[in-house]
Amino acid sequence: MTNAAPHLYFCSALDKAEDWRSALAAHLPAFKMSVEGDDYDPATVDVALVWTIPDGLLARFSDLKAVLSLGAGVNQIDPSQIPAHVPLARLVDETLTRTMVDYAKAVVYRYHRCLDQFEKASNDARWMFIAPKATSETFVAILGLGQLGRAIAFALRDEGFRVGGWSRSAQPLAGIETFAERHGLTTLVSRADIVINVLPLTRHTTHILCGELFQYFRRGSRLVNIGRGQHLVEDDLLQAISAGILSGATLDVTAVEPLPPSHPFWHHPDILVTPHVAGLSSPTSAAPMVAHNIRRAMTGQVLLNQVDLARGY
Ligand code: NDP
Ligand code: OXD
Repeated sequence: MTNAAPHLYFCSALDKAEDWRSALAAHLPAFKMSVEGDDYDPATVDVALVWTIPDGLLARFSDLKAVLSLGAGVNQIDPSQIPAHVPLARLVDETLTRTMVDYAKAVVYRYHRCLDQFEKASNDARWMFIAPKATSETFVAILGLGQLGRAIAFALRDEGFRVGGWSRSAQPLAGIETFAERHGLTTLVSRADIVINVLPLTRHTTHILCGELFQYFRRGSRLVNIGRGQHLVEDDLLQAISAGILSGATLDVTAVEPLPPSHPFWHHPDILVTPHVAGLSSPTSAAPMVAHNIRRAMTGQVLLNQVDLARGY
């Protein structure tokens, strides 16, 4: 137990230390934050706030009490860099959840109201009538029913879409058909018009979106990947679209980011790429939970949203 002001080490190429410093100041009466290049004593660092962990960084922090991820996903963090006794927590943030839900709704409506087809027709100056359908005529499958998948599933359910979801432990969710295990996955995708992947990247989910699974997809369905690029076997997607199994895909994440200009996804008429923007967290809205975890780390309590490193999420 300690009453000393916590010493945080901040490390991210994507997030601004100053934004986090001011957001946390509203919730922690006193703390010190160091970044690369500062003059500080590594033995006094209590908590690391990171997107990724540079090789060997944490080994210098002899009194480290917790690692807090700046991402909801933690696959970018190499667990072998974290000392065995130090817990890792991931980010849960209402702004991140809201932006993921907004993105999923926008993409689902784009397909549901055939805007992708109207965009093509419009480019060719072609008047093409397709009658609107009711939301209840479109079935959306969500792979991953965690913090984000559940919020997306409920939002789409509330819009009247038929929604099914797949997770490790098919928990009952009001108004959502839930599935587990491999046969649950193949059954679910075989019913869906739109499949949204929001799984964490683990050794069990890497390359889960592959030709073998696409065989079960409903003919003409669409894939939306907002999980991680490594969930998808990219060549298998191109083949599944050529074969007419899938009629399109929206990819917010790709195996290599930024996606190189020469990549075939950019110019594919049935693929929309967005630059990993589906969900964005905000230091202001995430700071209360992060500050709470810093206090918990300082008093030796179990962290909120603690990652099970053996499970990988
Ligand atoms: P959670 O940890 O809250 O949820 C993970 C879900 O995936 C759980 O439902 C879990 O099942 C399920 N799951 C995990 N492994 C398996 C498996 N092998 N088989 C079936 N189901 C599995 O994660 P979040 O919802 O917070 O985030 C999900 C992912 O979204 C992140 O890991 C990240 O990759 C991605 N993300 C992308 C962003 C973007 O901008 N594109 C932004 C933020 C996150 P169970 O419930 O049974 O444990
Ligand atoms: C995350 C992300 O995992 O932005 O938070 O991808």
